[in-house]
Amino acid sequence: MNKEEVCILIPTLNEGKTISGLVNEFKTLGYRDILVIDGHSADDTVSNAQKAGARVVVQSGTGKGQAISQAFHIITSKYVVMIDGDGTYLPEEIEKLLEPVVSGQADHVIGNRFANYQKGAFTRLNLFGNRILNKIFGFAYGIWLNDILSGYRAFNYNAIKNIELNRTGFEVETEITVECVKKDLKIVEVPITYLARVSGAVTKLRPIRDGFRIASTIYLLARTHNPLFYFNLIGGLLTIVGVIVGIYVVDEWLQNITHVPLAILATLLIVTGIMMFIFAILSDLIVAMHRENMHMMRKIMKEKEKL
Ligand SMILES: Nc1nc2c(ncn2[C@@H]2O[C@H](COP(=O)(O)OP(=O)(O)OP(=O)(O)O)[C@@H](O)[C@H]2O)c(=O)[nH]1
Ligand SMILES: [Mg+2]
Repeated sequence: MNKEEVCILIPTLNEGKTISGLVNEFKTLGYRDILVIDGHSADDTVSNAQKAGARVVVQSGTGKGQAISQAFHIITSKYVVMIDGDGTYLPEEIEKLLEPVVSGQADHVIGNRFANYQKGAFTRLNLFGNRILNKIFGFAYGIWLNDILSGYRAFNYNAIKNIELNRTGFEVETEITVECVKKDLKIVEVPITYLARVSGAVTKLRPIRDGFRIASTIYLLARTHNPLFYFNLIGGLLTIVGVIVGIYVVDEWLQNITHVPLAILATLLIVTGIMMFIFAILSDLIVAMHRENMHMMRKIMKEKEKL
């Protein structure tokens, strides 16, 4: 692999303390194409990055997601390595991430932070939240990964041109992973080291709010990939609530107390729940057929490229 073919992509928002060191380390390792996409930092991130020799683009909107999406449109390199600008990942581990994409084993590589993390790198809440979100992802997409939210990742050109990003904030890592699953891109995880933030550098992540956003993104995006999961979950919830209300109504009725409105509510909940199960089966059929068509289309495109 030629290091000129690799673009290092660093999203930053107020990372003035760490950005120069990060850019310099990549330069020392021989990578010259370094793109910093900045989210209108109020500190000296932009000037520090420029002084260190990176190309800096200030994003047109806000949020890490919008920044990555904009960067994917600009980049034309054969390989891309994305890394957070907060100095929590090790530049010297870049080869581990690049190896599977360069060898053609993967279209997208995720650096798994749980393989080796420094004390204090994760708060207890973050550790717990990450574990739960990876499990929800597994249930929704049938692919069991360890670290879907990692900020150290590698891509080939095919991946960055096929991944379509619509979420603007910290849901971006989730959306990247979901897009790879949906577009049949091969994902490989490699173990990496995860360090604690340097003192004074503040996180932009709000664990509870962003955690819920990420969970809802995993769920909402599953509609067109795994409708059985999507609709059965709603159906299951409605049916359970309906049955609980129903049990109460019957119990009261046995004691000669009649609840007409509650009885209607219980029936409606159960009927709607059953309807959701039917939607699930129908949508699954549609998705399965769509997947077959897309599979065929990709095959034809590949054949066409060969000609
Ligand atoms: N361009 C851009 N970058 C952002 C934005 N928000 C965060 N970032 C950068 O994205 C990277 C990840 O953000 P962090 O705050 O470290 O979030 P995190 O790594 O998920 O969370 P921690 O575990 O707390 O570090 C950092 O380099 C941030 O500077 C944004 O709105 N725009
Ligand atoms: Mg971070």
